[in-house]
Amino acid sequence: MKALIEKTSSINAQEVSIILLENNNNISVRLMSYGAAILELLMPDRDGKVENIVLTYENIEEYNKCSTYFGMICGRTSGRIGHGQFVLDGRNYALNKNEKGITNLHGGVEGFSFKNWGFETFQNDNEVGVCFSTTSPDMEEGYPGKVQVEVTYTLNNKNELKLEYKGETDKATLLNMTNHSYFNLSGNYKKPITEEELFIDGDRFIELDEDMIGVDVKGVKETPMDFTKPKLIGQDINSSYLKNHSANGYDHPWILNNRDINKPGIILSDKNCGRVLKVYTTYPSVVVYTYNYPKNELLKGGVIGDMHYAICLETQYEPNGINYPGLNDGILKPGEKYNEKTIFKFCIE
Ligand code: G6D
Repeated sequence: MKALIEKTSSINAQEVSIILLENNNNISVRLMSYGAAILELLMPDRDGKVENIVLTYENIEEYNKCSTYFGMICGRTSGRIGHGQFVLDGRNYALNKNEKGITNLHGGVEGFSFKNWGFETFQNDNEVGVCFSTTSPDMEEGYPGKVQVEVTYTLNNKNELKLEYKGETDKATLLNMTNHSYFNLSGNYKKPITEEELFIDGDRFIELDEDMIGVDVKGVKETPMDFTKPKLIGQDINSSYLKNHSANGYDHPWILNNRDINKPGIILSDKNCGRVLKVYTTYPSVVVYTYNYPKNELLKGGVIGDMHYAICLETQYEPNGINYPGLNDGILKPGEKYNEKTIFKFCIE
């Protein structure tokens, strides 16, 4: 077991730290203080070959205000807030509309992804980890309240990477954090994720409008959104429904059937190499995004990112819930403790 500050680098003239976590089973995670991000995630396949299973930029400066959010923590709110506005305690709030001047995406220009977080590492016989922390001042990006947040990554010898999200505020506000890693279990993004199988324990999804804002909760049954039985991601990814509703692939929230941290809500598997990722979460929903809008990102190893070469499994409260009665609204009040967990468990079959 090891937790060490491997090196420092520079992003946007800020010194950022890269921390390496290793367990006893050849699984290691590189984390970065900029965006409290997962930089690399290395795990063996069934033949013992250790490869990276997330998209990683070749050059660290690419992470500066990147539009992909590779591996980063999103917040204050993840996903899109419709029209960049919401009403809270009878008051209208207008957020910074950082996407086409229409919506607030992933917390805006100064969202959590683009902060250089403080951190402390920890280690004991059974686990190693890093606790990242940062503060967002009152009215930053238009959100009320001074918010203090922590995201703790813990790697253990059960091959679990646990993420624990904590937060407090001095005024009622919105908070909905997630991790925006792009997974590809083939290893070093050799193959598209269309050849991988996905299971989502969710009978309902949220349909999107032309601005990618969730507008309607629908059942998955007999639609391309049904992953209640493991299905190849490529089976329906080019269906007319998806083409008509979200351009090039999946980019939707699913409402999970349970919030039981002991039962996997999502399972991604690559039968070719034997890698399996099981996701457990206390969050009520997951946004699944299949890297539909690549922009020639230069990935580690000199590979150019290509469409459907990764899948994001962003566990969170339903995006835009504040504007959709009946969904989790993501409101955090003074005195309340924001506390949600997600576990990525790495298996070989
Ligand atoms: C695109 O629509 C997608 C989002 O879901 C994703 O989070 C972002 O790219 C990185 O805007």
